[in-house]
This record gives sequence, structure tokens and C-alpha cells, in this order.
Amino acid sequence: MKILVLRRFTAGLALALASVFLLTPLSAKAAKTPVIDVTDLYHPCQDIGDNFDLVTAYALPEIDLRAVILDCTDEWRSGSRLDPGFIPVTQLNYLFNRNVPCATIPWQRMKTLDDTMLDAPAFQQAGIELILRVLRESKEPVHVLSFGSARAIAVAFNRDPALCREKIKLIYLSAGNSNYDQDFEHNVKLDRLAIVRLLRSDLPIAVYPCGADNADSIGYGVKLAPFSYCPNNSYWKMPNSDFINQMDPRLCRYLVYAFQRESRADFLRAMDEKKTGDFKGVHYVWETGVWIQVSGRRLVQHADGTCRIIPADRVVVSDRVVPNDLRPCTVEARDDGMFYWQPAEHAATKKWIYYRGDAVENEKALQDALPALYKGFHPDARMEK
Ligand SMILES: [Ca+2]
Repeated sequence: MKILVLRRFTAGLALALASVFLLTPLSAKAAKTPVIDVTDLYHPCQDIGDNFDLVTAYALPEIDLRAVILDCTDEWRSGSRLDPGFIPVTQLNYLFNRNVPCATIPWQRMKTLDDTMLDAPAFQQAGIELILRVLRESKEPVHVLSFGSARAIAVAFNRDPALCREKIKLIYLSAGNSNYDQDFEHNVKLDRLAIVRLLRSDLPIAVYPCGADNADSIGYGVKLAPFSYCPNNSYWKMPNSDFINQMDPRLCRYLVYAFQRESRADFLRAMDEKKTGDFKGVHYVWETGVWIQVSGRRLVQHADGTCRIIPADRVVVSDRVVPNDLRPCTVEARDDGMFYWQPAEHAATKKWIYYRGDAVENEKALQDALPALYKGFHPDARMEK
């Protein structure tokens, strides 16, 4: 009996020790950053950058993508005959062998700062409910990324402020211009009240202005702040995206479908076919700084001059880290959605401003580093024919 007990104990100990060794890498893997991605992704595409950007959410190994919230505004849906991007999300779920939930949000703008939008159609409630469910079910606080209007997050906050305060780690708000009040930026115009609601709240927010503090550069033939450069805005330009043809053929196929605005009904079977495309047009990007930050990576220039986006623990002494920081600030939001930030002495304000230093250097580094990052992305597993 004693021997049996001892044997059981020994076996148990061996199992426990084996578990320690087995579980170490598994638990290291489990320490991914939980993320809700709110994106104004449409199908067919409205801004191809949104289809392009969502690949990062699925492919970065540091990210635990808990939900994709399809931010949709009716003037775009009806005016340009677009729908919320259920198809591209489903294609990425298929390619990455995942089932990340997605849902859309109310398509009309908020009517008041404290609007809970419970009068919107039930179908359009699902995105708000999904945010709240992910927050409720998460053991740890969640990072919430906003690449379109801020409506989804503002309405979720209006419905359950205590839950948002407890479970939102940080909101990455990609919107507005950096203290430039000559023009309203696109994401602000999508829902001005939502921006005001969030920026006047006590939620932790990192502001990534899309537009610069000037409008010196030309995009789409017009001089606009969101196509201009300063140390605090996130915009950069890829002269052409031909590297997509060198990406994993499955991801290349997904991007060909999006760039060419394909409309075939068998949109998953389409992902099984090899196809390259012409990506030589200029590509505008505002999202990369956010992803580098939320994944804990660094943008570096190696000793040989090449630039890469790499995990922080792989930075070596000879690497030069290109700034991609968050600095404490205070933010004041005007009633019309225009906002102004000022540097703060300490982080107690719960608001941060993106800082990239020399914007030209930042752009040059990203023009080398982002293609390299994307060429390294591979769907983990998928059904083969
Ligand atoms: Ca967007």
C-alpha cells in the first residue's frame, strides 16, 4: 500500500515536473496581448489600407485578437454602395484557421454625448454587445484599437462605464490632426460626438493623430493634414506595394481580392487559388505605429542599414531604435470634435500622444520594415485541398 502510494506520488511528481517543462513554453505563448480591433473596414473596400492592415491583427504572434468590430457609417454604406467588411474578416478567419468573432455597430451617428444607441436596429447592436462581452469575459484588461470612428467604444462606455474603466487597458485612438484646426480629419467627421465623449472621459487613451500640424503635403491631389508629416502624426507613404506579390501566396491572394474589388460569390474558395496582382500604386498608411506599440515591438535600424520591426528582446546593441513612443499629455476636445493636446509632466492624466521624432526618418524606416514584416507573415494552419 505504502509502495503504491509512493509510486503514485512519484508518478505524480514526474507528471508535475513534466508539466512544468511542457507548460513553460505554452504559458509564455499564452501571454499574448488581448486586442479588440475596431476598424472601418468595408466590402468592397473603401480604403484598401483597412483590408491590408487587418492582416497584422491576425498575423502578429504577440496579439490575441479577441474581436473585430466593423465600424460602419451609413453615408459610406449607402453613398458608395458598401457593406461592413464581413467578407474580408471571414476570409482571414479561413486563412488563419480562426474564428475571431466580428459584428457591426450602429450605422447612424450618436445624437448626444451620453447616447447608448439602444434604439438602433438589433443587427447593429451586435458590435457594441461584442465589445462588452469580450471585456466582461476577459481575465485581464484588453487593448482597444480604433482605426475608424470612435462610436463603438464611446457607446460601449456609455452603456457600461464601470466595466470599461475596469477592463480597458488602453484605447489607441487613430483620429484627428495634431493641433491643426484648418480641417476636420475623416475619422473625426465620422462621429464627432464619439471623439468628444472619449477624450473627455477618464479612460486611458493613446492619441495617434492621423493628420499633421500642417497641410504641406499632397494626397489625392489635394494638400491635407492627414497626408502631411510631423513628429506626432502617424501617416506615412509606401511608394508602391509590389512586395505583396512576394508574400505568402494565400495572403497575397486575400489582398488581390481586396485590391481588385472582386465580387465573386465563392469568396472562400477564391482564397485557394494562386493569383498575383498589380500593386504599383501609392499606398497610404496610418496604422503601423499603433501595431508596433501594442505588440511591444521596436522599429530598429540594424548595423547593415536595413530596418525591421522586431520583438523588444531581440534588439541588439548595434541596433538603432527609431522612436515610436507614447508621451504623457493633456487633451482638450472642442464640441465639434476638434481636439488639442499639450505635453504633460507626468502620466497621471491617462492620456498619451504618439511621438515618432523625425517623420522623414520614420517613413524611410517603415518603407523598409513593413514589407519585411508582411513577407514574414504566414497563416499557421489551414485546410489544404
Ligand atoms: Ca480606417
